[in-house]
Formats: sequence, C-alpha cells, structure tokens
Amino acid sequence: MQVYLDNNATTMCDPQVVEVMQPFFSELYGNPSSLHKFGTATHPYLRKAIDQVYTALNASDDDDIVFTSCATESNNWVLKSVFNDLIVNGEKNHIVTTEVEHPSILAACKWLEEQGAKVTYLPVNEEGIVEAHTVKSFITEKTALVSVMWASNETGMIFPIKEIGEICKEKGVLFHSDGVQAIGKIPVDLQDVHVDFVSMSAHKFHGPKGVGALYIRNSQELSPLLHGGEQMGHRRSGTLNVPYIVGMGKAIELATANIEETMAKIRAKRDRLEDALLELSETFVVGNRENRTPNTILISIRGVEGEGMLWDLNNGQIGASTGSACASEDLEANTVMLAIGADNELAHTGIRLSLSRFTTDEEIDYTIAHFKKAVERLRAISSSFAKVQPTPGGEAGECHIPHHTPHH
Ligand code: C6P
Repeated sequence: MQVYLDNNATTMCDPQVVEVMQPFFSELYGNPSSLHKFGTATHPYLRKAIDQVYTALNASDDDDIVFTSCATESNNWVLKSVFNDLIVNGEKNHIVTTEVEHPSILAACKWLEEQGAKVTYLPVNEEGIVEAHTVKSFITEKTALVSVMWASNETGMIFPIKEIGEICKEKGVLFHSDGVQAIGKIPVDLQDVHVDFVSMSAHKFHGPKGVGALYIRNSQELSPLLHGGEQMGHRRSGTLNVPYIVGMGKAIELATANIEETMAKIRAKRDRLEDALLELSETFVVGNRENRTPNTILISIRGVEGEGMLWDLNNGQIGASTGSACASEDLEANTVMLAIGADNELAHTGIRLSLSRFTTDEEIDYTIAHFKKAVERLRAISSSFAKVQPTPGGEAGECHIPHHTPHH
C-alpha cells in the first residue's frame, strides 16, 4: 500500500480535472488574444473557468479574479505592488504580517525591508494563530497593508480573518490574505469577509500545478507585477495558460461543491488518526481541532527527530512532511513550532500529516499501525528520549506553550 499524507504540499490532480484540460493541449490550442477562430474558440471555456472561480468563492461581479502562475506570484504581486503604489511615494511606510506566513510572504517582506519598508511580524499564540486584537494594536496611520494567512499550511489553524477584515476596513488599511490552505478545505465566502486581496494555487485543491489566482475586491488599483501584453485587462501580462485555467475552474468547482459534507468525511478520518497517534506517550498536536482545517495534523513526538520519522514513514510507503515542503530540504527546526514557543528539541520533532478527499479508511489504518511501530523503533535508539523518559506519565494532547512579543 502507498499512502499520500502530504496534501498541504500538493494534491493529486483529480482525473475529472485532467479530462477537461485535455482538449486544450492539441485541439483548442489557440492563443486567446488572437482574433482568428482558433483564438476565439477558447473564450467560452475561459469564461466558464472564471465563473467557476467566482461562484466557488462567492465573489461579486465588481471584483476581479486574475489568473497567475501560482500563489507565490500572487503573494509577491500584492506585497510589491502595494509597496510600489503606497510606500515608495512616501504616503505610507508600514506592512503588518505574521511570523508564520509562507516563505513567499516572509521572503518578499524581508526584501521589501531592504527597499525601505517597515514590516511588523506578529507573534502567534500557543495555538499558532494571530489574534485580531494583536493585529489592531500594531496598525498605525502609516500602515499600507495587513497580510495574514487564512489558514496555516503547517498546523492547519484557521486565523480570525473575518475580525481582522473588519478592523482593516474600520482603519482604512488594505487587507490581503494568503488563502492557499483555506480554499477547498473550508468554506470561503468573500461576501461574508472583508478582504481586499486573496491568493490561491490550484494544485492545493486537486487542480494542476503552475496556475493560481489573485482575487481583487472591487477591481481596485494594483500596479502589475508583470508588464507586457494586454492580457487580463493589463493586470497580468503573458499568454493565458488555457488548459490550466480550465483545470483550475473545474478543480475549484469540485472542491467546493458539498464542501461541508466532504470535509466532515475527511475530518472523521483525521480525528481517528489523531486519536490513535495521541495514544502514544509524550505526543502533542498543535492547535485545537475545531479551529483547524479538517485535513491537517501537526504532531510532535518527544524524542523522535522529524527527519528520522519521515525516513521511516517513507520506507513504509507513507508520504508525510516535517512542515512546509519548500523549507524541508534543510534540517532546521520547524519555524512555526518555534514561533509558538516550542523548545528547539521539540521543534525538530514535528510531523505534518495532511489528508485529502481521496484518503481512504484503509490508508488511515495502515498509517496508524506503521506510525506507532516507527515511533517505538526510533524512541528505542533516541538518546534525547532516554533523557526525558521520566517526565510525568507520558501526557499527550494539544500543545500549550507560552507566547512572546513581536519583532519589527
Ligand atoms: N505550501 C507546503 O508544503 P505555490 O508553491 O506558489 O503554489 O504555493 C505557495 C504557498 C503559499 N502559501 C501557502 C500558505 C502555502 O502553503 C504555499 C505552498 C506548500 O506547505 C509548499 S512550500
């Protein structure tokens, strides 16, 4: 058996998505900007894909959804263009974000600091989220943008986006949310939440890699990141990637249709897996279940190095991760676990397990059995676990670790 439990890194492209993409490679391959029939033949399919994204997110007709290559591009676009539009001319100078954003936010913010922006990286509480009142207390009249992720890729914890949106609206500050790990996992209703910009990537909800989008409320001004042709109303130049856009439309439609029902099924499997793993002594899961995306577990197993565990799981044909896929090539501690205040040793033990609608009960049974054996084996050879062994009776549960103050 092979078990894929790394769906926060990427997902399998749904066969129904692959099917709708197929004709656009070698039959309907015209450039949508061309005036001849090969080009114009693609238009109804593009319109359908756009409608599918609008419907899935309950966007209004006044809003814009602009296709990009991925969420990394969408995130960079918002940050760099707000910097260009509001900070370079001296109108504002400040961006508020969190310590636990994806590297496509954090690295872009670091770069903007070098260009002269002031950035506040807000700390998270022991559950791994930033509280709305913390955001409020760091907004000043110089703040141009608040950027807070909708849900964490590492812990699955859902941030108080609705409250933060209200605060930003009241203060007249632009609000961006990285929606990558929320869309397709929890209902996202853009009429209910006041957010100016939302980033997304199709491959996180069983669409193809290499296509994403940026939602822009009220089609407001945002200077382009890529200059060139007139595509997407000059907002994002480059020939439209028709097969992938069509695939993204289908994928978001499938991922959001009956989302409550689908997620209840995934949640039941996730909870069964989590309950079984928490039977192991000295294990902690970050964040409470109710406020987490229903597919995600970040579990820490005292005395078991994350990389060793991944290797063992991999030998058992189970794909998991120690955290964000793009930060997992180095052997550093899990940055989100450090941000919630875990000690260095504990922050090296995080394992992220992320399910999808394709995960089966048999796969969960197999994972539970293999995981428990792996922990026993690795603890038997762990010198650090030998040292902590006598701690009281092997308490297991959710991780409660004190939090700390923000840095600028
Ligand atoms: N996170 C993970 O293992 P791209 O690569 O551009 O499609 O998506 C980037 C991205 C942006 N924001 C969030 C919250 C994300 O989770 C990701 C991708 C993967 O967690 C790969 S690093």
